[in-house]
Amino acid sequence: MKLYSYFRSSAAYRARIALHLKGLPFDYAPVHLRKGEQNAEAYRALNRQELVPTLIDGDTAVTQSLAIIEYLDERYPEPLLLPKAPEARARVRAIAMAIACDIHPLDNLRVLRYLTRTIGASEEAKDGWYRHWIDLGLAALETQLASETATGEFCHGATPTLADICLVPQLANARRSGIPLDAYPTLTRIEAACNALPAFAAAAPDRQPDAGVT
Ligand SMILES: N[C@@H](CCC(=O)N[C@@H](CS)C(=O)NCC(=O)O)C(=O)O
Repeated sequence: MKLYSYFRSSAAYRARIALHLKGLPFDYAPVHLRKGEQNAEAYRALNRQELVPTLIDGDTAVTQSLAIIEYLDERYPEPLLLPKAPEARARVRAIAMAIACDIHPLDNLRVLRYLTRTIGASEEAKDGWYRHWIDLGLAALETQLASETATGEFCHGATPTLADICLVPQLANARRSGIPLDAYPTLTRIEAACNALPAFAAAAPDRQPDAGVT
């Protein structure tokens, strides 16, 4: 398998965690987002949205990190990243989507660039926008996870799931931007449990071949 990735991309980070949790070897194909390599024709032919990640498995190209992870779960079920019971599955998906659909897209590189370059927002206003949507989303998740009995060592029970795979990269992204996370003790407790696992550690941005490439 081959994964088109960028070390700082939280969507690619999700796919990397899933591959490592399943013990699937893969080639790492870097796409330098700040240099605009996602917009080059060769990459566009693979991913019409011009976003990372893209997974290549044999003749199949899969885009969208959540679709990639569900594809991996169906094709390589050990260990399962989505629980089997419909209620548990729905809860895990809901946590994952609260991050991947409601927080992350508002803070994507192209959105932040549109704010400053097209709308003319100042750096300060852009940073405020970023922080606003992160805090709004994380505060709701903190309340939810702290109050629900299905929360365990991880977002759902005693093993990592798709929910944790989305949580850890989003918190890393917030940390990199200097957002204080003290108000989210449940989320950071789960993050620490995840990062203690070799698969999460191996997927971390600073462990990738393109880490720090300028
Ligand atoms: N919903 C997509 C989001 C992918 C995405 O937004 N990727 C970002 C990096 S985290 C990207 O490629 N950004 C390039 C850009 O904004 O130009 C997924 O989950 O795969």
